[in-house]
Amino acid sequence: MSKKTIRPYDGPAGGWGALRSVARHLLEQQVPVHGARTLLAANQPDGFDCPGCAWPDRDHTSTFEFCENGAKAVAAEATRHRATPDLFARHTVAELAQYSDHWLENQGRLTHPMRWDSASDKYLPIGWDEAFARIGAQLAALDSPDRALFYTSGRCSNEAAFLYQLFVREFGTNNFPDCSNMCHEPSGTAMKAQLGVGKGTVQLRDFELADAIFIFGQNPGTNHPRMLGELRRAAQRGAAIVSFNPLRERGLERFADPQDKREMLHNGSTRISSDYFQLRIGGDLAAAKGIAKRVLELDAQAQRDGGERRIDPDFIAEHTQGFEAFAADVAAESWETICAESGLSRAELERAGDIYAGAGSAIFCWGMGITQHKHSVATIQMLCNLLLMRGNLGRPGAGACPVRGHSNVQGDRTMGIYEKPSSAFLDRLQQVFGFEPPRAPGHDTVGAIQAMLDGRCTAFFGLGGNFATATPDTEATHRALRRCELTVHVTTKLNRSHLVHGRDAYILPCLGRTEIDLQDNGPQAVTVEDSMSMVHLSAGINAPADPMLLSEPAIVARLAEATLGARSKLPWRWLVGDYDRIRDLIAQVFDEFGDFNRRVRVPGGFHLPNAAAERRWLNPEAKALFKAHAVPTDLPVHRARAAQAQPVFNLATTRSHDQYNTTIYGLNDRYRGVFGERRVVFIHRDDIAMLGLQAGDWVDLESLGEDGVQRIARRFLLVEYDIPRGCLAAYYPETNALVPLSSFADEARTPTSKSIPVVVHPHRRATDAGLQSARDIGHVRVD
Ligand SMILES: Nc1nc2c(c(=O)[nH]1)N[C@H]1C(S)=C(S)[C@@H](COP(=O)(O)OP(=O)(O)OC[C@H]3O[C@@H](n4cnc5c(=O)[nH]c(N)nc54)[C@H](O)[C@@H]3O)O[C@H]1N2
Ligand SMILES: Nc1nc2c(c(=O)[nH]1)N[C@H]1C(S)=C(S)[C@@H](COP(=O)(O)OP(=O)(O)OC[C@H]3O[C@@H](n4cnc5c(=O)[nH]c(N)nc54)[C@H](O)[C@@H]3O)O[C@H]1N2
Ligand SMILES: [Mo]
Repeated sequence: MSKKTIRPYDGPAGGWGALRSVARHLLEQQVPVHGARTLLAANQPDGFDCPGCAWPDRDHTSTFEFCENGAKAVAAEATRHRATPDLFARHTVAELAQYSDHWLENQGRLTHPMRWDSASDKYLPIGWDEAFARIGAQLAALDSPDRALFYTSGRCSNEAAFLYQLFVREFGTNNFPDCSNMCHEPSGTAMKAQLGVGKGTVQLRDFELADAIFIFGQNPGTNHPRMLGELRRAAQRGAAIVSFNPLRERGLERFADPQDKREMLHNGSTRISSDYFQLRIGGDLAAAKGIAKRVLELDAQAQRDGGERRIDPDFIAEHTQGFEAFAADVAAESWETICAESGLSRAELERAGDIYAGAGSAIFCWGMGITQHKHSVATIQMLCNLLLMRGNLGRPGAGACPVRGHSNVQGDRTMGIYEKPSSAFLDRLQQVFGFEPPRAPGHDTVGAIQAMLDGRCTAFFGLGGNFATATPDTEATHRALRRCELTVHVTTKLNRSHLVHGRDAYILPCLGRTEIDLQDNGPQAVTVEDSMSMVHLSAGINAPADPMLLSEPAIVARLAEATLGARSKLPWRWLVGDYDRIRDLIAQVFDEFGDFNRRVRVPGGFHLPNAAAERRWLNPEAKALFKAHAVPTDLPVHRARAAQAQPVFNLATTRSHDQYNTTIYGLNDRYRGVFGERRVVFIHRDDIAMLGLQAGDWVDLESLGEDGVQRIARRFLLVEYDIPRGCLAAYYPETNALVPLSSFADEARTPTSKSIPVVVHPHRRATDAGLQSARDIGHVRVD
């Protein structure tokens, strides 16, 4: 393990550091010699889809694209380490729970289905048949199917997701909490109402044509490293790249492409952002409104001078509704409020407005820095208002680009993993499969936790992911899971969700995407949909981590058989004998998947149609809508500041460079200069002084929820950082305990993980009870 050091990093993103880091991770995971071959097969036509992020492949039919964090994701799956029944024989669950998330995952790939034994507090091996029979019987015995929750994480394939939603709906519930509820839910909610389509409208080629690319609340150098290649090319041809981020993120500043020999050998790098606006956490709606205000002012000026218009009146007239009300609302918003809430000066916002008004075509990208706030839906609609003003939708080089997280999170939603399915979709299921699907909306992630807490739901089934750790309000979530009668996790590696379990608990180990999936008709490929709606095949090339492992579709099929029995007319096992059969069913349910099996075999796959990108508006108004939104001035953080005498900070929880969500690869965050430690909090130098503290001091963070519950996360190292005053950043999931369950986005119900009002105390050792509870939620490192 690396030594703890804080040392500012002044190199570019990428470069030799990225290559070194990959080499180290391959070594640590003892990826077999053919590891290099495994890496070369990522995102290749006959290889597997990278299990990292959802950024599309530049050219799925050709060359290898190097990606440091993609390589880490592959290494984590292709690891030689194994978490066999021996591991569980050596430790009780209570003992395992003492270890950190990093340690748990590092035990390696799970090899055997396990069932918790209450007498010994140990997981013991169980045969597949018995596991399915027991789980199926318990589900079937529930007094209502709505007592069960079926979680999905976004790594699961289209085929697995489709079968899963089919099984669960035939079983009788829409209880589909998923990781999207914590992620890009607000993007879907905002865009669907405004543009009629809940997905991004751009394709990769638009990045080659855009005059300006605006990036809000995203850290591509870490979370979508291949996006840097696109940004680098855009920067090199002179496009403006405009970043809005409270933190200075190295990947948004400079990048050395490890595949560019010249850049590497000369230690060169390319500047990414032409302009970098360090706004305040949660200040994006205000900033976007400032840009809109400037564009409208420039347009008024142009009209007076007879110059070129700065908005697109033809597009607005033909395609939109609500422009006048929107323009009036923007004109009425004062610069004073806009500047105070965004934390940017009028000159900065005018500069951003000038770039936007002067760009022939523009793309707006956004990530979690936008979606995880109370006002995230309104903020996204404000970004889309900006696009609409200048007709930047449905033409080359322009559009909306919510940058998704998990590699198939978008596909899972397309396949019907959604707690609020449309009646048209349910009608179709009924027509094709002949059963009556449930019509009542189900629970989302926050609703699922609440329902377990108050006993309405008693069974939790997770297809991938790490629910106990990824969700907000760690203590409440753990209490919720522990109340369950049954918890089941389909998973590749050991994680905390398996240790925070119900009265009867199972771990079902599955194949990963890098592995050969052998079924009756031979090796199978699955399909995935990336962030830009490209659907393509993915086939593993490695031998399974253990012969015992089943594929996710096979697990779902066998669970369906065991639960539904003769009630279901579907030939579940036959379906998974050849995934073409599943794809034929998908084609029957979704028109845009017509002729699926043939089209997906065309190298590179196919693109799903996007009506908004064709300027067809599928919302009830049949127009793109301008949505007026006031700059919020009464958020929880405003209220906390008004109520407290001591300084209140706004805390954003983000990812380090060495993690994939709750999977911790290592303890370094190279670009932010943090090594060997994850319990850090980034803070402005003057704020450290104001608190009477010093960089390197240990502090406790107490969040100021509005529900009267005290939430404290202890022992964080103060790290001086280039971040606006009053703002803090720390890593997820160590800080999830601070996010109140009741604090979520309006309309979309996404936990507000990027705006938690907190106060900072000098670190105090917790009482024994406090320490124990910190251990329970993985907050104390003992490795
Ligand atoms: N290697 C790696 N890749 C990943 C993941 C991973 O964990 N590791 N996770 C995957 C998943 S599921 C997702 S959703 C994506 C997440 O990818 P990102 O969206 O990049 O997620 P985060 O790191 O949480 O935060 C992004 C940025 O938001 C900024 N930010 C915080 N608050 C605000 C704000 O109020 N306004 C603005 N403008 N910016 C703000 C932070 O400084 C940070 O730079 O990445 C995916 N890819
Ligand atoms: N505070 C805070 N909380 C957040 C966020 C934040 O920014 N801040 N981000 C949110 C976001 S954007 C998301 S998407 C969620 C993520 O929530 P999840 O998707 O639930 O979490 P992950 O950490 O991605 O899941 C990792 C686990 O997935 C399992 N796994 C890996 N590969 C496979 C596979 O191929 N099959 C199966 N069955 N299992 C597999 C492994 O066991 C691993 O432990 O967290 C959210 N929570
Ligand atoms: Mo995500």
